[in-house]
Amino acid sequence: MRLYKNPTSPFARIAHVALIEAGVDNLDVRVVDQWADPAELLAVNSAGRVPCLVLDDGTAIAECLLIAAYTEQLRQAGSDGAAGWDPACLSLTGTALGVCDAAVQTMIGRRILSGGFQDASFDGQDLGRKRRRAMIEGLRVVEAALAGRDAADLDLGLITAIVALDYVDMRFPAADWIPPTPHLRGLRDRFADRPSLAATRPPS
Ligand SMILES: N[C@@H](CCC(=O)N[C@@H](CS)C(=O)NCC(=O)O)C(=O)O
Repeated sequence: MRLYKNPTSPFARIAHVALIEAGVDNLDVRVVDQWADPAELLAVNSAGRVPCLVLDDGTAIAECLLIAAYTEQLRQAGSDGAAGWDPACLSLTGTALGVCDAAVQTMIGRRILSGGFQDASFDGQDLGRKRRRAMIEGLRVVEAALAGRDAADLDLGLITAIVALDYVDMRFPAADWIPPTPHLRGLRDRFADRPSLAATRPPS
């Protein structure tokens, strides 16, 4: 397994400590500068953030608590990872969380800069552009992961993906940069009447 990290990041440290505690040996630790957007990091995490854990089969899991959940299961299963979280579900969840976070941070950036949400000058700044790219690429990765999953269960990955799409649609209505996500939109429609999603849907 390979862990992308930066030594100052508390999130990356949580993931790294969890991996050590789980007894993962021969971990390939790659120190990267997440602010320089290295291609090898963007290739595994569309949000361009550390930490990101890449499993031996290439499945990439972002978000320290998802990595910690995965490693906890490794620890409990004596390293065969048999039970518990499906790595593909964790991977989808992490990518979709990256979309949520990039969208939320865009709104926070606007608010810091102008005191409100309407002035979008933040979006044109370096960090704003990185957040926009994270939303676009993250939605593309989510869409690719969901392609062919027509009979999907509403697992944590799909919940997070639907929540991310709803949030992007709410905050950036009809934005022309939002990539096409027919599978995700179809699954969102399919689960539209699910009480959990219906009761918590944001205002349109
Ligand atoms: N929610 C993420 C946060 C990860 C995060 O914000 N990492 C920082 C380093 S401390 C990063 O990569 N920042 C680059 C960026 O935000 O673009 C997690 O729990 O892993």
